[in-house]
Amino acid sequence: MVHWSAEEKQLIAGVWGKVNVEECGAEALARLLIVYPWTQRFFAYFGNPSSPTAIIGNPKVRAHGKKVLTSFGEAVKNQATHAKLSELHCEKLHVDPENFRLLGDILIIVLAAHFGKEFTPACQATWQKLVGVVAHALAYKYH
Ligand code: HEG
Repeated sequence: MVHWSAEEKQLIAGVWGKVNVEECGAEALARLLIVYPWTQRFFAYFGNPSSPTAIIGNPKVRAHGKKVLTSFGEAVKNQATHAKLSELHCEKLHVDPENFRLLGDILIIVLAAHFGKEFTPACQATWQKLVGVVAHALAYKYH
């Protein structure tokens, strides 16, 4: 089990309490699909990903982005959630775990852009830990 100090929990909660999960989730997933286009192959059901504008405006991308970001929020509260998700991503979806790290990095960029100066270095470091923990938990079934 990963340990979260009171300060770390506070730094995460401070951002989490104000984050627009729908906006940031959609933006992070859209950026992943645009910047790392091989990730599009997992989402054939999203339909035509012809252009960045089409990806950003796609309601299915938005809905899934929200679902994924919501799941990040569970990571601190309930670390068991991700064991089940690891099974899904590994055994059913066969997503290369490197992609979890890429999405985590993109999420940090999106949060930093939304929060500006409020996203302090200490805050960033804690979120970096969080996305690392999530990526690690999702990759669990691969070892
Ligand atoms: Mg995954 C489904 C979370 C990265 C591809 N992902 C899901 C679901 C959640 C989730 C909560 C829904 C599970 C369910 O319906 O029971 N995903 C999640 C997290 C991360 C992540 C927290 C963090 C790194 N996912 C990820 C990446 C890819 C991917 C990087 C592909 C490049 N996820 C994926 C696909 C599905 C999910 C294809 C199934 C979508 C569907 O069937 O609607």
